[in-house]
Amino acid sequence: MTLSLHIGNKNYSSWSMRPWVLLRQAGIEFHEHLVRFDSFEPDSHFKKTITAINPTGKVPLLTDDFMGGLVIWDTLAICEYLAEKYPEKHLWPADAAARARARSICAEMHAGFGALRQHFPMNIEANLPEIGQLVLRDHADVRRDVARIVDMWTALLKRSGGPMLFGQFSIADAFYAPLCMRLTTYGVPVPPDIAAYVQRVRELPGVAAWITDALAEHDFLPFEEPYRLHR
Ligand SMILES: N[C@@H](CCC(=O)N[C@@H](CS)C(=O)NCC(=O)O)C(=O)O
Repeated sequence: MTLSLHIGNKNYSSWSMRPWVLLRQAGIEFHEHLVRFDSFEPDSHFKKTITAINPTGKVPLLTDDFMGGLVIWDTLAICEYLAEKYPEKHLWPADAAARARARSICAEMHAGFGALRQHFPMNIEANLPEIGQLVLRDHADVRRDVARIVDMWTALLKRSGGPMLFGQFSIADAFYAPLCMRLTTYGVPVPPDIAAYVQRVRELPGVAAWITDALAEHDFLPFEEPYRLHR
């Protein structure tokens, strides 16, 4: 096997989830190396392990042994690389306009939604609808992020006819899968069409497998937990 993916805790690591789900859902074989988030301090096991391979010290990172040990350390770059390496998997939409839209929303996720990401950190096993209500009540920027996602998904599902954002599963759905986890954890109210899309994403075999692993971790990391004192 030539591809290896280093990831963090499945319950918490939203960036790790994206390429893992993409690989799994596309049926591409890879080695998984889960490096537990003991801490992000320079002397932590996590940082020492990851910086030995990737100077940014972050996950996910993909290595390809067939390419002389190539290391790719950014989620969008990993997804682009996989789309080029496996054209038969159609990881981006086939239509050029749809592909441009898919790239736009992935870039938007990659660079944006700061308020939502800050106040609704991914925590798959947690069930925090009361926190969700308070955050939505107090943070207009989070409400704006949620409204933008609802508008984006509504328009894309209408245009493609579903079941995924661009019809068939693509990198775009993998990119927004952690958002689906967050909407569930924090009980964010969304229109029925959006709730149905979230449910379809959760039921994708690649996403369901990630959720199962996340729930089996039983690992409580206080620095990833702004809202809970224990599990
Ligand atoms: N831009 C990077 C972001 C990766 C990232 O922030 N990963 C987090 C885990 S979800 C991480 O490794 N954090 C360690 C740190 O901040 O020191 C990407 O797209 O892959």
